[in-house]
Amino acid sequence: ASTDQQILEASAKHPPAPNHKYQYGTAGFRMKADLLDSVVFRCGLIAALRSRQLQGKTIGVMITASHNPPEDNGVKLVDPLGSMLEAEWEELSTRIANTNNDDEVVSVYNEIARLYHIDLAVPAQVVFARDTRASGSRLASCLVDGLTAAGAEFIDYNILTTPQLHYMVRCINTQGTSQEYGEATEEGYYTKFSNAFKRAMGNKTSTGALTVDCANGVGGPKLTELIKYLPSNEVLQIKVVNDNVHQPESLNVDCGADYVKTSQKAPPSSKAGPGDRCCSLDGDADRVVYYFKDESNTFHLLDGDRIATLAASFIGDLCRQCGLAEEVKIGVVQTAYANGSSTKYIEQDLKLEVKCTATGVKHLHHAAERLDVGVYFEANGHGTVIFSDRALKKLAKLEPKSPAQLAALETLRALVDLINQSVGDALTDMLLVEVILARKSWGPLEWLQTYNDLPNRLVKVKVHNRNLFTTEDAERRLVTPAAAQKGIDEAVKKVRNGRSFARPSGTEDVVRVYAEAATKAEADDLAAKVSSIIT
Ligand code: 16G
Ligand code: ZN
Repeated sequence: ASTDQQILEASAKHPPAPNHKYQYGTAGFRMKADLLDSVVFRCGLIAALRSRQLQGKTIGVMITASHNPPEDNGVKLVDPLGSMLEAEWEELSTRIANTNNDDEVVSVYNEIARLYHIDLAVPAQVVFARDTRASGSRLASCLVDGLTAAGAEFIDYNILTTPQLHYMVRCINTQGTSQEYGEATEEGYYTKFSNAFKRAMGNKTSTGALTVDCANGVGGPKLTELIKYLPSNEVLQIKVVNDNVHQPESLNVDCGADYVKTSQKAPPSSKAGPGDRCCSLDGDADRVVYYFKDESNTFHLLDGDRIATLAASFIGDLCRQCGLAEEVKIGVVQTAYANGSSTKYIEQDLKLEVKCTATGVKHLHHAAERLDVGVYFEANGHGTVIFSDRALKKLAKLEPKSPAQLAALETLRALVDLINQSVGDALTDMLLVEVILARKSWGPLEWLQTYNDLPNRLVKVKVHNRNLFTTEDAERRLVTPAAAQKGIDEAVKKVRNGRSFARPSGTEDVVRVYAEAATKAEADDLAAKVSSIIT
């Protein structure tokens, strides 16, 4: 049968949910898993087209809903270098997802091919994986139907973390080039990052065990696997907790990075004592936050801002020790949610440039690509560090003039390999933090003491129509509704060290209000005031 006929027949097996409006959002399509069959099937068609448009480069498809509840799922596409799908293709995905009948699916498919001059005879290559959700294998078979109907060749990696899938995509597409990234297997992933970890640690060891809460998601089994490749317990001891993937209904429930960040407390199941270093991953292991409790049992969160400042300061020191401070410009990319104290610390103490972008990994990643060394993290723990070709060339060419320079250079080169360049990766970000703390002989308390966070408050506000809210200046200011921003400005002026903004969520039907101020009471008041202004 012709491809058109095959798509038509396969599409008939994956009807869309009636009257549902689908949208490729900040992190792909995400919703209750039982609404997703048609979307995932059609994403298979889109992935095949995108691959053909890029002359058969490999495209990735990840089936996950990250930190969402167990009954949700989602799908997102990965571009050839392991980055997020290009914005134009997000729109094409949205369009085909909202197509109402099978004939139209075929015609949109062919229309995209015409529009982008896509040669449908080019072999399409797609790889995919899923997290541990119960709905994952059903959705993977919907995807296979789409890929098969479109005549794509594919590899099913089964269960992987989101960053592992991004890694596979980048490895496959750089094979045999000067930018070769690694071997496109799970073993290749563990080998690459564990070797880089050993080099980066040098002869240092970390003090005390690290407890890792895996959100009862895919991070659990994958971390357990990674540990087999890492040095012995004397160098780094990792305790894996909340790694029960045999009860998918426990995913992200009372544990995981989102729980810890949002509720500002450790998972209730935590047995960590004072000073114990802990971290939590989210459901697909692309986010990580650290925390500990002090001698008086007070909880302290070390979030994405803290990881960014730690990494930027360490890499900055190494560049200086290598004599590269003038030549390699390090910058930090944040969002409006970054604590004001972290921004001030980076600018005034570390003397590095700070850029602010809209929320969502792709925005930060693009801004970081414009820097020699771009450190980017969202406060919620998404992020990584990327090195430009220019910076990599400098590092490759540099001839150290002293043993100290050589040592710094070797560490820096090891960090380049340790940090997942394709996307933020909780497992490798965690190893990065462990290297830096070990090298500085720091515990979580020393890390916390680099600066004091301003008290802050984040609230969700239910509004009649969140589309009426538009922003400017990296979501820090409201353009509409008219006059709202003026009200916010006045409220901010009334508290000490005040800062506040309201932005429409990209993932939920709410407006989020963030406020920070010199004291907790002032931050709470400010958040309440701003919430009332916008409702
Ligand atoms: C998505 C984004 C995350 C962002 C969040 C904001 C990716 C992979 N994920 O989960 O980075 O922080 O949306 O959600 O980009 P919000 O718009 O509802 O506040
Ligand atoms: Zn995630």
